[in-house]
Amino acid sequence: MSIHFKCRSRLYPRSNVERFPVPDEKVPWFVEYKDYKPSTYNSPSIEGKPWADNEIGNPAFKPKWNDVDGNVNRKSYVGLYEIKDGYPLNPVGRTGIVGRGVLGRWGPNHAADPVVTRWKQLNNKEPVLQFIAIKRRDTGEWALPGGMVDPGEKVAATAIREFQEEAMNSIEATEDEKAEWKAKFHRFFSAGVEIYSGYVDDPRNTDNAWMETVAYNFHDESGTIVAALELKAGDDAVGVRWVDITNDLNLYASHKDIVSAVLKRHTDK
Ligand code: RP5
Ligand code: MG
Ligand code: MG
Repeated sequence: MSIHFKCRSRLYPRSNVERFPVPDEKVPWFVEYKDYKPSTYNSPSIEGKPWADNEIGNPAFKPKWNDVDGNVNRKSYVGLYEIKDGYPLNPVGRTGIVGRGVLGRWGPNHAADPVVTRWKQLNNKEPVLQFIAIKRRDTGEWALPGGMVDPGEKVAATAIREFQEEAMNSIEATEDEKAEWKAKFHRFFSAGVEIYSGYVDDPRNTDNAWMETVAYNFHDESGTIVAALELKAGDDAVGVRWVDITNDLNLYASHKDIVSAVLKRHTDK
C-alpha cells in the first residue's frame, strides 16, 4: 500500500492542532522514529454523539477490533490492523496526530462513494467522461457525494442514499418526489459496479482512526437516464455539478484516484 499525504498536512481540520511532522520515509510504523511525539486530539464535536464510539478505556466500551461488532463493521479492507496499548493503529502509518480527531469511530470509519458518469459528446472529437461532483461545506473542495455507512446499513445502499442526500437534496424532498425518483432511477441505481474498496487518504485521519470506502460506478452510456436528474446540493454539500474527468482534476481526499479508476474502466479496451 502506498503512503498517505493529505492526512499529514500541518493543521488538523477544523482545529488549531498541529500535526507532528512526518517525513515520507517515516510514515510506515516499521521505520523507527524515536523523536515522534504527536499531540492527542479528540474533537469536542463528537462527545456524546449517538453515532460516535465511547472513549477507549471506558468499561462500557468493548469493541471487537478487526471484526463485525454488532451493527458496526470494525474490519478493515486493508487486512488486519494492529492494536497497540488498546488503540487501533492506522494501517498505512503515522499521521502526526493521536486520538480520533473528528472521526466518530476508533479504527476504520466506513463510508461509500457513488461515481455517477455519462459521456459529454463533442463534435468531431472524442467524447469526455463526466461525473457528478459536490462541493464540500467543510473544506470547500470538490468531492464525490459520499458519506458514512449507518449502523447496520449495506454499503451499496449508503452510496445511493448519500448521492440522493448530497446531489439531489433528498432530505428536503417530498414523498411524491421520492416516489417519482424511484420510478425513474431505481433500475439505474441497482446497476452499480464496485470500483474500489479500501483506505482513503482523508485529511481527518489520525494514527488511531481513519476513513475507508467502497466506491461504486453508476454509468449511463446514452446519458438519457441521468439527463432527468435534478441536481440540487443538500446536507453537507454546498454545490453540485457535472465535471469532466481530466488529468488536472483536484478533488478531496483520494477521490481523484477513484475517478481515474472509473475512467480507466470506460476507456481501456
Ligand atoms: C471520504 O469522506 C469518503 O471517501 C467519503 O466521500 C467521505 C465520507 O465522509 P463525509 O462526507 O460524511 O464527511 O473519506
Ligand atoms: Mg452525507
Ligand atoms: Mg458526505
